[in-house]
Amino acid sequence: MEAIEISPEVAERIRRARRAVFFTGAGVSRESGLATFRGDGGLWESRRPEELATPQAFARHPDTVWRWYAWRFHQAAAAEPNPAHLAIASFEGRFPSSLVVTQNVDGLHRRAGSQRILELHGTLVEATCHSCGRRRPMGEAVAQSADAPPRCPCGGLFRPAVVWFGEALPPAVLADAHEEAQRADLFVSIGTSGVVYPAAGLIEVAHRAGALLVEVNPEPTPFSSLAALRFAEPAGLAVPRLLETIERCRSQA
Ligand code: BV8
Ligand code: ZN
Repeated sequence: MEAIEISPEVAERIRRARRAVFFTGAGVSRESGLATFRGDGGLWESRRPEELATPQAFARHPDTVWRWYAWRFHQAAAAEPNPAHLAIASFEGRFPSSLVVTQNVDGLHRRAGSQRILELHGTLVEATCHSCGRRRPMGEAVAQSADAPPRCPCGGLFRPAVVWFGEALPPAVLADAHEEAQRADLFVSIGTSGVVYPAAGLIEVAHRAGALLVEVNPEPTPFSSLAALRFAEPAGLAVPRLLETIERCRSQA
């Protein structure tokens, strides 16, 4: 892998870094074969998020919403972590403090071996009762009923345990993510268009608190101008190279 050109001051900041946060969006799972939301071939290309990823949509046509998430569940279950997920997971054991803060619900970071993960938008791997909050594995719920949301013993409908538009992010998870963004000295934003809040606001929080911001995204985002280092490449290629560079900077006395 050819070395990446970085300035002496960036190399020095990387060498001294102790707390890394990997902030990821749908782009990190693109090379695992999962569609992103926006951009070519995105999930929102032929559908509108309001039609599928909101409580109103679920109330209006629960079967359509359920079937769409059952399809996404099978897609995610059939996908494999890619070199970006794997590099981030391997880094966790080698760096003083490293954390994944993901907007993704596909469960691939965990399957890649990452242990320290904050899932801001919940998870597709579990279903939860829309009325009482009871949880069960999504695979079991989909196996029980593929075309319509199964009923909970309380009478409510099961739904994917994700955060829909207009729903609050889990308060404790968001508070932890906010604190970690403030304490990070290395904040790596990977595969996110940076348009969904409050998640995207974490990039600004980290930058304002003084973190070195690195962005991995083939396309520019609203945060590209804040990045000290930008890889305009697919994550599967760029993330292993970035982590090699970080290791190299840290090994220099
Ligand atoms: C809330 C889970 C309040 C479900 C998701 C106006 C202004 C500001 C905010 C708002 C507003 N109007 C409404 C809001 C609020 C809204 C919001 O931000 N809307 C946006 C669209 C304007 N936010 C909310 O509603 C949030 N809740 O605010 O609640 C509240 C408070 C208290 C009490 C009650 C309510 C909830 C947001 C969470 C919604 N749920 N997902 C599901 O997955 O189905 S969001 C959805 O978008 C996904 O989670 C996804 O992760 C997230 C962000 O998308 P990205 O991950 O960035 O994916 P995207 O496709 O956009 O981009 C992919 C990127 O990858 C691209 O840049 C591409 O270039 C790049 N890429 C492609 N290939 C590769 C690659 N990169 C690297 N390698 C590659 N190979
Ligand atoms: Zn229930």
